[in-house]
Amino acid sequence: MTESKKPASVGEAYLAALLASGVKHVFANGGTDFAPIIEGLVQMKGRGEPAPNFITVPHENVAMAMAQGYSKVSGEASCVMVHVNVGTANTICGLMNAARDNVPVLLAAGRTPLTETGHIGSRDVPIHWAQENFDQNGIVREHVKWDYELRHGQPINTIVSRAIDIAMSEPRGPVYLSLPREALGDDLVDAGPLPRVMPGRTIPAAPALEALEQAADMIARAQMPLIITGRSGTSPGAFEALGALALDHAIAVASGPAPNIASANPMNLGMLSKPLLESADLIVVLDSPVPWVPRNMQPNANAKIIHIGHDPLFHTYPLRGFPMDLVIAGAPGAAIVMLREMLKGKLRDKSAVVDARRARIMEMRAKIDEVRKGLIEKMTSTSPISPIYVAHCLNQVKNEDAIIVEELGAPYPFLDITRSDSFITGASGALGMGIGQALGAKLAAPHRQVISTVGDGSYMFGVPLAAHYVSRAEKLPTLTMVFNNSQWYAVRRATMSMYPDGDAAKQNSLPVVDLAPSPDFEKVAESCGGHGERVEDPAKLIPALERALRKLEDGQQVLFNVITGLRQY
Ligand SMILES: Cc1ncc(C[n+]2csc(CCOP(=O)(O)OP(=O)(O)O)c2C)c(N)n1
Ligand SMILES: [Mg+2]
Repeated sequence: MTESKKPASVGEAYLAALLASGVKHVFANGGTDFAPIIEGLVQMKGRGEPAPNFITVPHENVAMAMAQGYSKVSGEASCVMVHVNVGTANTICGLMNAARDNVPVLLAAGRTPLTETGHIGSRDVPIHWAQENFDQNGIVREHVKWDYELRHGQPINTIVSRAIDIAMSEPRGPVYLSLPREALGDDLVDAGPLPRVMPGRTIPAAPALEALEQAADMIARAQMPLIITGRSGTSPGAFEALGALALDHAIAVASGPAPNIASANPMNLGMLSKPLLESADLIVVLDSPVPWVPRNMQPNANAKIIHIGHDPLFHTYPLRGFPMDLVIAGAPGAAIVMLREMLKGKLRDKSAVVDARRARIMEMRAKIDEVRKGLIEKMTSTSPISPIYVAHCLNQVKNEDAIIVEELGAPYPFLDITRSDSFITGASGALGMGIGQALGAKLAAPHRQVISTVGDGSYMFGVPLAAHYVSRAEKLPTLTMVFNNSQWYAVRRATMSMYPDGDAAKQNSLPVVDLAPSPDFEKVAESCGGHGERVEDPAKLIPALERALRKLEDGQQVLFNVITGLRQY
């Protein structure tokens, strides 16, 4: 008599569906709801069946950060799985960031058992009553593109692949799937058809040709067009394409929180400044939710303004008002390539205008370089160490393709960046993502140097012990540079900006700003097998960095507690 194969549980089928949908790793933080997942993983391993690699991450904030670093570098969707409503609660800062940064994360969470008796998954400990929400998905609904709860008998393949397809379609973003314990523990009825592999998944909509012709005409008529970028660099191919467009047609480019064009490109004028914004008679806002802060600077009243992006109105932002003369929905990468071609014809007879403009932009760039050089020279021997000088030293020692993660750390205008995934930041406001993103980036690119540069406050928000634990357990050696100014300088700066003549502006020590006595941060990494150093002397920074990079090659994580001065950027 042949023994019939034990039917796989829905939990096992869910694991197989993740793998078939392209999910190689799951950043996981478990609880009682994980019983069918753990049983499934062990059974699948026993049968020699492939399953996703579950990485144990002892805090959900780190799991969400790792997922984002992984997706930003690999370009693929990532998956986090957490414990019911409470694990979900701990992911929310990460979820808010993923939503604003358009990162495709499938966040899955168990649900407390929904039955008191009658199922192997029914409630068996008191917290199963305590952990029930009337609407668990409602906790996160404002911050995800789609949410769903698995019910008995449903086709898990269809649900998982739908979740990931929606996360990956532009504008990308997180999705949420809740998985009640009984549903996961059920015998599988029908998983539905296995997801088909679709390279690129949903191909984003291209901008309408007539609209781009109109935009190209407006650019060709302008004396001083300016492209203001937000996160267009994350659109495949857009980073390089923007460099080529700007060079061909002599168009100045300013960037927002992250660079979207190579540092060395002569048309790259760095972060937007008031005089640059005012000098433009035509502005292209390229996938930027906040091209400028109106309270600080305004474009010339006669300047024409074009907005291009997957969702150029940023409908998930409640309040947003910027002048618009032409708004084009569509992939920024495609728009850049098409505009470059269109402008070749439209500017053919205007070479004198283009040449004059090129000279003007290069003059502006030369002035910016001069100011930067002066600042670096001035900061070379200042103590406490200047963040600008740290960036300058990183340029001397890092590989060209190193990944720098920034969270109130190294200012990108002082870093040499040649590709879009070499600089990772978060534009979205919830601190605590830096060190975890570095781990996710390292998982996606094991052969690249990964260096996170984070404020002392940001480091502490990042649940550092959990991050250093994962670094050792998963063999993901990164260099963490804590920019330690012993305070939340951003909070001081906000107080000075709102009350420049107030009493607080006259004080050295402020409530809800100071972080003294500062911890010995280097010892936190040491507790997880890492190498830690306190760096105070600017002259010792480069040798220390060289030492650190050698240790990373040997597989050891490193933390530098860098005693820094205040950020100028
Ligand atoms: C989760 C979260 N809590 C609080 C804040 C408010 N906040 C913004 S910047 C900042 C201080 C950051 O300090 P640090 O990383 O040391 O950088 P510094 O400003 O000192 O350069 C704080 C508390 C936030 N953005 N996110
Ligand atoms: Mg600080």
